[in-house]
Amino acid sequence: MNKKAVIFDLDGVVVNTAKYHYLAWKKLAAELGFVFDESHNEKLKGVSRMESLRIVLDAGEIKGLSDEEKQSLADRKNSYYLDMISTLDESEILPGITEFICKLKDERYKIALGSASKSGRMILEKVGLAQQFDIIVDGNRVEQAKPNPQVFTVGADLLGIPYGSCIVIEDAAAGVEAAVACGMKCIGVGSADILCRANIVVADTRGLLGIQMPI
Ligand code: B16
Ligand code: MG
Repeated sequence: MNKKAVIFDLDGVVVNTAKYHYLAWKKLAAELGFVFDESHNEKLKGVSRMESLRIVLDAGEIKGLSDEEKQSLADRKNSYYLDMISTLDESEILPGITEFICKLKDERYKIALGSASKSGRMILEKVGLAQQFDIIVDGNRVEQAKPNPQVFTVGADLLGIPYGSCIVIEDAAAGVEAAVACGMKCIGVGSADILCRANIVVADTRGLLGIQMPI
């Protein structure tokens, strides 16, 4: 049988760390003197830490910072985020994900992580899922952020599986774009309007258990 893989995004698919990213950015924004609300939050999903900072600074109309100042703000946000996720455990795994991974393993899919987050491996370890993954590609292993497909192609290359035999599970428009760009199939989790380029869209992670896999 030909090898095939399912590549999971992390934030919004395996665990709901998006709320902690949001709260950490909101805290930073408050210190900078503006309110960062949920209307901007969708844009942060799946994009890198520095691109997220650019979006947040844009929302606050803050301009003219040096690279050092930007790095220091990104580091500050990350320290808030790490504090917030310090007590993360298996109760934060999104509904149906543990069962879905078991089902995929029974069906002989390889399991990979393809996350923009530099904390990706640490989060999988905290929630007790790291051992289930054949390969973990997180923000420490890639230079190009989604919608560039590098975070998915590196995993497929390491597994030796052609891109056309990989299915990406994503909650962010940037991640769906990345999957489509490298010829992988994509299952979106969330709004069909936002994730319209995915092959299949389910409203939430529970829905993954009922779908017919595209390969
Ligand atoms: P970090 P994913 C992404 O995770 C988040 O959705 C995004 O909001 C965050 O900015 C990015 O990781 C980088 O995270 O600051 O921890 O390196 O959806 O690709 O799993
Ligand atoms: Mg995500």
